Amino acid sequence: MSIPIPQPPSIPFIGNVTALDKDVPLNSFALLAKTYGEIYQLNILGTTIISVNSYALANELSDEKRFQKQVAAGLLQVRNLLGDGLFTAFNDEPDYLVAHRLLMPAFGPMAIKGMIEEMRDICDQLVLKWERFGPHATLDPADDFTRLTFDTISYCSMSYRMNSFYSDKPVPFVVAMGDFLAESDLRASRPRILQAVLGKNAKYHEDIKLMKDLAEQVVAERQANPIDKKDMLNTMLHQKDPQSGRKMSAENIARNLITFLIAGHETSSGMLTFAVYHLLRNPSALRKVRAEIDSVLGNRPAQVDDLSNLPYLTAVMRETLRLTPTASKRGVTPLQDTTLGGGKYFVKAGTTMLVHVWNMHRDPLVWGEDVEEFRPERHVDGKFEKLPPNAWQPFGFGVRACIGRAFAWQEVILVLATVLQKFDLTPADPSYTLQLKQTLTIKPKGFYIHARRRTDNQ
Ligand code: MNH
Repeated sequence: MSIPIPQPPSIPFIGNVTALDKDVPLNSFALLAKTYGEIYQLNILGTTIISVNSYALANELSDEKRFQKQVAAGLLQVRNLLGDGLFTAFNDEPDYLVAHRLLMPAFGPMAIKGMIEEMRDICDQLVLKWERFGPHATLDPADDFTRLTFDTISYCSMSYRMNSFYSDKPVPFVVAMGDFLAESDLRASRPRILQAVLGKNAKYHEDIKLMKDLAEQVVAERQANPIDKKDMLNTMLHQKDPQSGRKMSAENIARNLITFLIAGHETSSGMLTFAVYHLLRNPSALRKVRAEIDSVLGNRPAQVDDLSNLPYLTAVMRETLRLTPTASKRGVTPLQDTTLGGGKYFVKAGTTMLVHVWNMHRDPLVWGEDVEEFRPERHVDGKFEKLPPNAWQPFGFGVRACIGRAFAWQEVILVLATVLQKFDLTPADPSYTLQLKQTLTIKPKGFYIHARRRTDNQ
Protein backbone atom coordinates (compact mmCIF):
# COMPACT_ATOMS: atom_id res chain seq x y z
CA MET A 1 0.00 0.00 0.00
CA SER A 2 1.27 3.44 -0.85
CA ILE A 3 1.18 6.32 1.61
CA PRO A 4 0.28 9.94 0.80
CA ILE A 5 3.15 12.20 -0.20
CA PRO A 6 3.45 14.92 2.48
CA GLN A 7 2.28 18.40 1.52
CA PRO A 8 2.65 21.65 3.48
CA PRO A 9 -0.67 23.33 4.35
CA SER A 10 -1.97 25.18 1.30
CA ILE A 11 -4.11 28.22 0.69
CA PRO A 12 -7.31 27.77 -1.38
CA PHE A 13 -6.85 28.75 -5.08
CA ILE A 14 -3.24 29.81 -4.56
CA GLY A 15 -1.92 26.53 -3.23
CA ASN A 16 1.66 26.58 -1.95
CA VAL A 17 2.99 29.45 -4.09
CA THR A 18 3.62 31.49 -0.97
CA ALA A 19 5.82 28.71 0.44
CA LEU A 20 8.52 29.71 -2.03
CA ASP A 21 10.90 32.61 -1.55
CA LYS A 22 10.50 34.91 -4.56
CA ASP A 23 14.17 35.84 -4.90
CA VAL A 24 15.84 32.59 -3.90
CA PRO A 25 13.40 29.66 -4.25
CA LEU A 26 16.33 27.36 -3.53
CA ASN A 27 16.38 28.52 0.10
CA SER A 28 12.74 27.45 0.43
CA PHE A 29 13.40 24.13 -1.29
CA ALA A 30 16.30 23.46 1.10
CA LEU A 31 14.15 24.34 4.10
CA LEU A 32 11.19 22.26 2.89
CA ALA A 33 13.56 19.31 2.46
CA LYS A 34 14.69 19.70 6.08
CA THR A 35 11.07 19.79 7.23
CA TYR A 36 9.51 17.12 5.02
CA GLY A 37 12.44 14.86 4.20
CA GLU A 38 12.99 12.76 1.11
CA ILE A 39 9.79 13.69 -0.72
CA TYR A 40 6.95 16.20 -0.51
CA GLN A 41 4.54 17.83 -2.91
CA LEU A 42 3.46 21.39 -3.54
CA ASN A 43 0.41 22.71 -5.28
CA ILE A 44 1.46 25.65 -7.43
CA LEU A 45 -1.57 27.40 -8.94
CA GLY A 46 -3.41 24.14 -9.35
CA THR A 47 -0.45 22.08 -10.57
CA THR A 48 1.06 19.40 -8.36
CA ILE A 49 4.85 19.44 -8.21
CA ILE A 50 6.67 16.65 -6.41
CA SER A 51 10.11 17.36 -4.96
CA VAL A 52 12.65 14.62 -4.38
CA ASN A 53 15.61 15.21 -2.07
CA SER A 54 17.24 11.92 -1.07
CA TYR A 55 19.86 10.00 -3.00
CA ALA A 56 17.76 6.83 -3.03
CA LEU A 57 14.75 8.46 -4.67
CA ALA A 58 16.85 10.63 -7.00
CA ASN A 59 18.64 7.48 -8.13
CA GLU A 60 15.29 5.87 -8.84
CA LEU A 61 14.34 8.87 -10.96
CA SER A 62 17.63 8.48 -12.87
CA ASP A 63 16.24 5.66 -14.98
CA GLU A 64 15.36 6.58 -18.53
CA LYS A 65 13.11 3.57 -18.91
CA ARG A 66 10.76 5.02 -16.30
CA PHE A 67 11.40 8.77 -16.27
CA GLN A 68 12.36 11.42 -18.76
CA LYS A 69 13.18 15.12 -18.72
CA GLN A 70 10.16 17.36 -18.50
CA VAL A 71 10.23 20.89 -19.86
CA ALA A 72 7.82 22.61 -17.48
CA ALA A 73 7.30 25.82 -15.49
CA GLY A 74 10.07 28.38 -16.09
CA LEU A 75 11.77 26.18 -18.69
CA LEU A 76 8.54 26.02 -20.68
CA GLN A 77 8.54 29.81 -20.78
CA VAL A 78 12.19 29.84 -21.88
CA ARG A 79 10.94 28.07 -25.00
CA ASN A 80 9.58 31.47 -26.04
CA LEU A 81 13.18 32.18 -27.01
CA LEU A 82 14.93 28.85 -27.37
CA GLY A 83 12.11 26.76 -28.85
CA ASP A 84 13.36 23.32 -29.85
CA GLY A 85 16.99 24.21 -29.14
CA LEU A 86 18.88 21.50 -27.23
CA PHE A 87 18.13 22.68 -23.72
CA THR A 88 14.39 23.34 -24.01
CA ALA A 89 13.32 20.80 -26.67
CA PHE A 90 10.73 18.17 -25.87
CA ASN A 91 12.28 14.72 -25.98
CA ASP A 92 10.84 13.65 -29.31
CA GLU A 93 11.12 16.81 -31.41
CA PRO A 94 12.75 15.82 -34.73
CA ASP A 95 15.05 18.86 -34.93
CA TYR A 96 16.27 18.08 -31.41
CA LEU A 97 17.31 14.57 -32.36
CA VAL A 98 19.17 15.82 -35.45
CA ALA A 99 20.93 18.61 -33.54
CA HIS A 100 21.82 16.30 -30.64
CA ARG A 101 23.46 13.67 -32.88
CA LEU A 102 25.22 16.25 -34.98
CA LEU A 103 26.56 18.26 -32.04
CA MET A 104 27.66 15.47 -29.67
CA PRO A 105 31.02 15.04 -31.45
CA ALA A 106 31.49 18.83 -31.66
CA PHE A 107 31.31 18.90 -27.83
CA GLY A 108 33.40 15.76 -27.39
CA PRO A 109 36.77 15.74 -25.58
CA MET A 110 38.88 15.86 -28.75
CA ALA A 111 37.05 18.84 -30.22
CA ILE A 112 37.20 20.67 -26.90
CA LYS A 113 40.95 20.14 -26.57
CA GLY A 114 41.29 21.95 -29.88
CA MET A 115 39.71 25.05 -28.29
CA ILE A 116 42.35 25.55 -25.61
CA GLU A 117 43.97 28.56 -27.27
CA GLU A 118 40.63 30.33 -27.73
CA MET A 119 39.88 29.70 -24.06
CA ARG A 120 43.31 31.02 -23.08
CA ASP A 121 42.77 34.14 -25.16
CA ILE A 122 39.80 35.11 -22.98
CA CYS A 123 41.40 33.89 -19.73
CA ASP A 124 44.37 36.19 -20.44
CA GLN A 125 41.97 39.14 -20.66
CA LEU A 126 40.75 38.42 -17.14
CA VAL A 127 44.31 38.06 -15.84
CA LEU A 128 45.34 41.32 -17.48
CA LYS A 129 42.36 43.13 -15.99
CA TRP A 130 43.08 41.91 -12.46
CA GLU A 131 46.78 42.72 -12.83
CA ARG A 132 46.02 46.22 -14.05
CA PHE A 133 43.52 46.89 -11.30
CA GLY A 134 46.09 45.94 -8.70
CA PRO A 135 45.84 44.57 -5.17
CA HIS A 136 43.73 47.34 -3.67
CA ALA A 137 40.84 47.20 -6.09
CA THR A 138 37.67 45.46 -4.97
CA LEU A 139 36.94 42.85 -7.62
CA ASP A 140 33.57 41.26 -8.29
CA PRO A 141 34.43 37.68 -9.29
CA ALA A 142 30.86 36.75 -10.27
CA ASP A 143 30.85 39.68 -12.68
CA ASP A 144 34.27 39.06 -14.19
CA PHE A 145 33.76 35.30 -14.43
CA THR A 146 30.50 36.01 -16.24
CA ARG A 147 32.39 38.19 -18.71
CA LEU A 148 34.88 35.37 -19.11
CA THR A 149 32.49 32.47 -19.62
CA PHE A 150 30.22 34.48 -21.88
CA ASP A 151 33.07 35.65 -24.09
CA THR A 152 34.56 32.15 -24.11
CA ILE A 153 31.41 30.32 -25.23
CA SER A 154 30.73 32.98 -27.85
CA TYR A 155 34.27 32.95 -29.20
CA CYS A 156 34.54 29.15 -29.19
CA SER A 157 31.09 28.34 -30.52
CA MET A 158 30.78 30.98 -33.23
CA SER A 159 34.14 32.80 -33.37
CA TYR A 160 32.38 35.99 -32.30
CA ARG A 161 34.03 38.35 -29.83
CA MET A 162 31.61 39.77 -27.29
CA ASN A 163 34.42 41.92 -25.80
CA SER A 164 32.78 42.04 -22.37
CA PHE A 165 36.09 42.90 -20.72
CA TYR A 166 36.15 46.18 -22.63
CA SER A 167 32.87 47.29 -21.16
CA ASP A 168 32.14 48.52 -17.67
CA LYS A 169 28.54 47.38 -17.81
CA PRO A 170 27.36 43.96 -18.93
CA VAL A 171 26.92 43.79 -22.71
CA PRO A 172 23.31 44.28 -23.96
CA PHE A 173 22.86 40.59 -24.75
CA VAL A 174 23.63 39.61 -21.14
CA VAL A 175 21.23 42.23 -19.78
CA ALA A 176 18.45 41.13 -22.15
CA MET A 177 19.14 37.51 -21.23
CA GLY A 178 19.02 38.14 -17.48
CA ASP A 179 15.75 40.06 -17.76
CA PHE A 180 14.28 37.46 -20.10
CA LEU A 181 15.13 34.57 -17.76
CA ALA A 182 13.80 36.39 -14.69
CA GLU A 183 10.55 37.25 -16.47
CA SER A 184 10.23 33.68 -17.80
CA ASP A 185 10.41 32.41 -14.25
CA LEU A 186 7.85 34.93 -13.00
CA ARG A 187 5.49 34.02 -15.83
CA ALA A 188 5.55 30.44 -14.68
CA SER A 189 4.26 31.41 -11.24
CA ARG A 190 1.66 33.91 -12.43
CA PRO A 191 -1.85 33.17 -13.74
CA ARG A 192 -1.80 33.75 -17.51
CA ILE A 193 -4.44 36.47 -17.39
CA LEU A 194 -2.06 38.69 -15.44
CA GLN A 195 0.61 38.55 -18.16
CA ALA A 196 -0.96 41.23 -20.35
CA VAL A 197 -2.39 43.18 -17.43
CA LEU A 198 1.05 43.66 -15.94
CA GLY A 199 2.27 45.19 -19.19
CA LYS A 200 5.56 43.28 -19.20
CA ASN A 201 4.94 41.81 -22.63
CA ALA A 202 6.55 44.55 -24.71
CA LYS A 203 9.86 44.49 -22.84
CA TYR A 204 9.84 40.66 -22.85
CA HIS A 205 9.50 40.54 -26.62
CA GLU A 206 12.11 43.26 -27.13
CA ASP A 207 14.60 41.20 -25.15
CA ILE A 208 13.78 38.14 -27.24
CA LYS A 209 14.25 40.13 -30.43
CA LEU A 210 17.61 41.52 -29.36
CA MET A 211 19.01 38.04 -28.73
CA LYS A 212 17.50 36.52 -31.88
CA ASP A 213 18.76 39.38 -34.03
CA LEU A 214 22.31 38.87 -32.82
CA ALA A 215 22.27 35.13 -33.50
CA GLU A 216 20.67 35.54 -36.91
CA GLN A 217 23.17 38.24 -37.80
CA VAL A 218 26.08 35.96 -36.86
CA VAL A 219 24.66 33.10 -38.96
CA ALA A 220 24.06 35.38 -41.97
CA GLU A 221 27.53 36.90 -41.66
CA ARG A 222 29.12 33.45 -41.62
CA GLN A 223 27.11 32.33 -44.62
CA ALA A 224 28.25 35.42 -46.51
CA ASN A 225 31.88 35.10 -45.36
CA PRO A 226 32.70 31.44 -44.73
CA ILE A 227 35.78 30.70 -42.63
CA ASP A 228 37.66 27.45 -42.34
CA LYS A 229 37.46 26.74 -38.62
CA LYS A 230 36.12 23.94 -36.48
CA ASP A 231 33.71 25.93 -34.35
CA MET A 232 30.19 24.81 -33.50
CA LEU A 233 28.64 27.22 -35.99
CA ASN A 234 30.51 25.59 -38.88
CA THR A 235 29.53 22.15 -37.60
CA MET A 236 25.88 23.16 -37.59
CA LEU A 237 26.03 24.85 -40.99
CA HIS A 238 27.89 22.15 -42.87
CA GLN A 239 27.55 18.73 -41.21
CA LYS A 240 24.79 16.28 -41.90
CA ASP A 241 23.15 14.14 -39.25
CA PRO A 242 24.67 10.70 -39.90
CA GLN A 243 21.37 8.95 -39.19
CA SER A 244 18.81 10.96 -41.18
CA GLY A 245 21.15 12.67 -43.65
CA ARG A 246 19.47 15.94 -42.69
CA LYS A 247 21.12 19.29 -42.09
CA MET A 248 20.00 21.78 -39.45
CA SER A 249 17.72 24.63 -40.52
CA ALA A 250 18.97 28.22 -40.20
CA GLU A 251 16.31 28.83 -37.58
CA ASN A 252 17.32 25.84 -35.51
CA ILE A 253 20.98 26.86 -35.79
CA ALA A 254 20.19 30.33 -34.44
CA ARG A 255 18.18 28.85 -31.56
CA ASN A 256 21.05 26.59 -30.63
CA LEU A 257 23.59 29.42 -30.78
CA ILE A 258 21.47 31.34 -28.27
CA THR A 259 21.10 28.12 -26.26
CA PHE A 260 24.90 27.80 -26.03
CA LEU A 261 25.27 31.45 -25.02
CA ILE A 262 22.71 31.01 -22.24
CA ALA A 263 23.35 27.46 -21.04
CA GLY A 264 27.08 27.86 -21.62
CA HIS A 265 27.95 30.73 -19.35
CA GLU A 266 25.87 31.18 -16.18
CA THR A 267 26.50 27.72 -14.81
CA SER A 268 30.24 27.91 -15.46
CA SER A 269 30.68 31.41 -14.05
CA GLY A 270 28.74 30.41 -10.95
CA MET A 271 30.98 27.38 -10.59
CA LEU A 272 34.14 29.51 -10.85
CA THR A 273 32.83 31.97 -8.27
CA PHE A 274 31.82 29.22 -5.85
CA ALA A 275 35.21 27.53 -6.29
CA VAL A 276 37.00 30.73 -5.30
CA TYR A 277 34.59 31.26 -2.42
CA HIS A 278 35.14 27.72 -1.06
CA LEU A 279 38.92 27.93 -1.44
CA LEU A 280 39.12 31.26 0.40
CA ARG A 281 37.11 29.78 3.26
CA ASN A 282 39.24 26.66 3.40
CA PRO A 283 42.91 27.68 3.65
CA SER A 284 44.23 24.12 3.78
CA ALA A 285 42.49 23.23 0.50
CA LEU A 286 43.83 26.45 -1.00
CA ARG A 287 47.37 25.61 0.12
CA LYS A 288 47.15 22.11 -1.32
CA VAL A 289 45.78 23.20 -4.67
CA ARG A 290 48.38 25.95 -4.94
CA ALA A 291 51.18 23.49 -4.18
CA GLU A 292 49.89 21.14 -6.87
CA ILE A 293 49.65 23.90 -9.48
CA ASP A 294 53.15 25.13 -8.64
CA SER A 295 54.64 21.68 -8.89
CA VAL A 296 52.94 20.79 -12.18
CA LEU A 297 53.13 24.16 -13.94
CA GLY A 298 55.80 26.23 -12.22
CA ASN A 299 55.71 29.55 -14.04
CA ARG A 300 54.72 28.28 -17.46
CA PRO A 301 51.26 28.55 -19.03
CA ALA A 302 49.07 25.46 -18.60
CA GLN A 303 48.95 23.23 -21.68
CA VAL A 304 46.04 21.02 -22.52
CA ASP A 305 47.78 17.87 -21.22
CA ASP A 306 48.50 19.51 -17.87
CA LEU A 307 44.79 19.79 -17.21
CA SER A 308 44.35 16.04 -16.73
CA ASN A 309 47.34 16.05 -14.41
CA LEU A 310 45.89 18.16 -11.59
CA PRO A 311 44.01 15.66 -9.38
CA TYR A 312 43.55 17.90 -6.36
CA LEU A 313 42.24 20.80 -8.43
CA THR A 314 39.90 18.31 -10.11
CA ALA A 315 38.68 17.24 -6.67
CA VAL A 316 38.16 20.91 -5.73
CA MET A 317 35.94 21.29 -8.80
CA ARG A 318 33.98 18.13 -8.04
CA GLU A 319 33.45 19.21 -4.45
CA THR A 320 32.41 22.70 -5.58
CA LEU A 321 29.69 21.17 -7.76
CA ARG A 322 28.67 18.74 -5.02
CA LEU A 323 28.13 21.37 -2.35
CA THR A 324 26.98 24.18 -4.62
CA PRO A 325 25.67 22.73 -7.91
CA THR A 326 24.91 25.81 -9.99
CA ALA A 327 22.08 24.02 -11.83
CA SER A 328 20.42 23.08 -8.56
CA LYS A 329 17.49 21.02 -9.81
CA ARG A 330 16.14 19.27 -12.87
CA GLY A 331 12.62 18.40 -13.94
CA VAL A 332 11.50 14.86 -14.80
CA THR A 333 8.23 13.04 -15.24
CA PRO A 334 7.20 9.36 -15.07
CA LEU A 335 6.33 7.84 -18.46
CA GLN A 336 3.64 5.70 -16.79
CA ASP A 337 1.81 5.67 -13.46
CA THR A 338 4.37 4.35 -11.01
CA THR A 339 5.39 3.97 -7.41
CA LEU A 340 8.60 5.05 -5.70
CA GLY A 341 10.54 3.72 -2.74
CA GLY A 342 9.44 0.12 -3.17
CA GLY A 343 5.72 0.87 -3.50
CA LYS A 344 5.68 3.61 -0.89
CA TYR A 345 4.62 6.61 -2.97
CA PHE A 346 2.27 6.60 -5.95
CA VAL A 347 2.94 9.05 -8.79
CA LYS A 348 0.79 9.57 -11.88
CA ALA A 349 2.28 9.61 -15.38
CA GLY A 350 3.03 13.16 -16.53
CA THR A 351 3.36 14.61 -13.02
CA THR A 352 6.03 17.28 -12.71
CA MET A 353 8.82 16.07 -10.45
CA LEU A 354 11.89 17.97 -9.36
CA VAL A 355 15.17 16.28 -8.54
CA HIS A 356 16.78 18.70 -6.10
CA VAL A 357 20.42 18.00 -6.82
CA TRP A 358 21.36 20.62 -4.19
CA ASN A 359 19.60 18.51 -1.53
CA MET A 360 20.55 15.02 -2.74
CA HIS A 361 24.22 16.14 -2.76
CA ARG A 362 23.74 16.58 0.98
CA ASP A 363 22.40 13.09 1.67
CA PRO A 364 24.34 11.86 4.73
CA LEU A 365 23.86 8.23 3.66
CA VAL A 366 26.16 8.92 0.71
CA TRP A 367 28.38 11.73 1.95
CA GLY A 368 28.55 11.22 5.73
CA GLU A 369 27.59 13.55 8.53
CA ASP A 370 29.89 16.38 7.41
CA VAL A 371 27.88 17.11 4.26
CA GLU A 372 28.07 20.89 4.75
CA GLU A 373 31.89 20.80 4.88
CA PHE A 374 33.89 21.59 1.75
CA ARG A 375 36.24 18.60 1.58
CA PRO A 376 37.87 17.88 -1.82
CA GLU A 377 39.40 14.79 -0.17
CA ARG A 378 36.06 13.06 -0.73
CA HIS A 379 36.93 12.78 -4.41
CA VAL A 380 40.63 11.84 -4.53
CA ASP A 381 42.41 8.49 -4.81
CA GLY A 382 39.66 6.72 -6.71
CA LYS A 383 36.94 7.63 -4.20
CA PHE A 384 35.01 9.62 -6.80
CA GLU A 385 34.85 6.59 -9.08
CA LYS A 386 33.53 4.45 -6.23
CA LEU A 387 30.55 6.66 -5.39
CA PRO A 388 27.16 4.95 -5.68
CA PRO A 389 25.66 5.30 -9.19
CA ASN A 390 24.22 8.76 -9.96
CA ALA A 391 25.18 10.13 -6.54
CA TRP A 392 27.01 13.11 -8.09
CA GLN A 393 24.96 14.62 -10.86
CA PRO A 394 25.59 18.36 -11.29
CA PHE A 395 25.46 17.89 -15.06
CA GLY A 396 22.08 16.21 -15.13
CA PHE A 397 21.39 12.73 -16.36
CA GLY A 398 21.03 10.50 -19.43
CA VAL A 399 20.47 11.68 -23.01
CA ARG A 400 19.41 15.07 -21.70
CA ALA A 401 22.54 15.51 -19.59
CA CYS A 402 24.76 18.52 -20.21
CA ILE A 403 26.33 18.52 -23.66
CA GLY A 404 28.79 21.20 -22.54
CA ARG A 405 30.37 19.23 -19.69
CA ALA A 406 33.80 18.72 -21.28
CA PHE A 407 33.77 22.31 -22.46
CA ALA A 408 32.94 23.67 -19.00
CA TRP A 409 35.45 21.39 -17.32
CA GLN A 410 38.35 22.49 -19.52
CA GLU A 411 37.41 26.14 -19.24
CA VAL A 412 37.08 26.09 -15.45
CA ILE A 413 40.23 24.08 -14.81
CA LEU A 414 42.28 26.32 -17.11
CA VAL A 415 41.00 29.48 -15.44
CA LEU A 416 41.40 28.23 -11.86
CA ALA A 417 44.90 26.90 -12.55
CA THR A 418 45.91 30.17 -14.20
CA VAL A 419 44.37 32.50 -11.63
CA LEU A 420 45.74 30.56 -8.64
CA GLN A 421 49.14 30.33 -10.31
CA LYS A 422 49.30 34.09 -10.79
CA PHE A 423 47.43 35.68 -7.88
CA ASP A 424 47.07 35.59 -4.12
CA LEU A 425 43.34 35.96 -3.62
CA THR A 426 41.77 37.27 -0.41
CA PRO A 427 38.16 38.04 0.48
CA ALA A 428 37.40 41.79 0.50
CA ASP A 429 35.27 41.19 3.59
CA PRO A 430 36.72 38.40 5.74
CA SER A 431 33.42 38.07 7.62
CA TYR A 432 31.42 37.48 4.42
CA THR A 433 28.83 34.73 4.81
CA LEU A 434 27.42 33.04 1.75
CA GLN A 435 24.30 34.55 0.22
CA LEU A 436 22.79 33.27 -2.98
CA LYS A 437 21.60 34.95 -6.12
CA GLN A 438 19.24 32.82 -8.14
CA THR A 439 18.20 33.23 -11.75
CA LEU A 440 17.99 30.07 -13.81
CA THR A 441 21.13 29.12 -11.90
CA ILE A 442 22.70 29.83 -8.52
CA LYS A 443 25.73 31.95 -7.70
CA PRO A 444 27.18 33.75 -4.68
CA LYS A 445 25.81 37.24 -4.07
CA GLY A 446 27.80 40.17 -2.72
CA PHE A 447 31.10 38.27 -2.70
CA TYR A 448 34.12 40.47 -3.45
CA ILE A 449 37.83 39.78 -3.48
CA HIS A 450 41.29 41.30 -3.79
CA ALA A 451 43.86 39.85 -6.16
CA ARG A 452 47.56 40.49 -5.64
CA ARG A 453 50.06 39.36 -8.25
CA ARG A 454 52.34 36.80 -6.65
CA THR A 455 55.37 38.29 -8.39
CA ASP A 456 54.75 41.50 -6.44
CA ASN A 457 55.35 39.63 -3.19
CA GLN A 458 58.85 38.56 -4.07
MN1 MNH B 1 24.93 22.49 -19.32
C1 MNH B 1 22.09 20.67 -20.00
C2 MNH B 1 24.59 21.78 -16.00
C3 MNH B 1 27.89 24.05 -18.72
C4 MNH B 1 25.09 23.46 -22.60
N1 MNH B 1 23.58 21.44 -18.21
C5 MNH B 1 22.49 20.73 -18.69
C6 MNH B 1 21.83 20.09 -17.59
C7 MNH B 1 22.53 20.42 -16.46
C8 MNH B 1 23.63 21.25 -16.85
C9 MNH B 1 22.20 19.99 -15.04
C10 MNH B 1 20.56 19.22 -17.67
C11 MNH B 1 19.35 20.10 -17.52
C12 MNH B 1 18.05 19.35 -17.42
O1 MNH B 1 18.02 18.15 -17.10
O2 MNH B 1 17.00 20.00 -17.65
N2 MNH B 1 26.01 22.87 -17.65
C13 MNH B 1 25.71 22.48 -16.39
C14 MNH B 1 26.76 22.92 -15.49
C15 MNH B 1 27.70 23.55 -16.27
C16 MNH B 1 27.22 23.52 -17.63
C17 MNH B 1 26.77 22.69 -13.97
C18 MNH B 1 29.00 24.20 -15.90
C19 MNH B 1 29.60 24.11 -14.76
N3 MNH B 1 26.24 23.58 -20.45
C20 MNH B 1 27.44 24.07 -20.03
C21 MNH B 1 28.17 24.64 -21.13
C22 MNH B 1 27.39 24.49 -22.23
C23 MNH B 1 26.16 23.82 -21.81
C24 MNH B 1 29.54 25.27 -21.07
C25 MNH B 1 27.80 24.92 -23.60
C26 MNH B 1 27.21 25.01 -24.63
N4 MNH B 1 23.77 22.15 -20.99
C27 MNH B 1 24.03 22.66 -22.25
C28 MNH B 1 23.00 22.21 -23.16
C29 MNH B 1 22.13 21.38 -22.42
C30 MNH B 1 22.66 21.37 -21.05
C31 MNH B 1 22.91 22.56 -24.64
C32 MNH B 1 20.90 20.62 -22.93
C33 MNH B 1 21.37 19.29 -23.49
C34 MNH B 1 20.24 18.43 -24.03
O3 MNH B 1 19.16 18.41 -23.43
O4 MNH B 1 20.47 17.76 -25.04
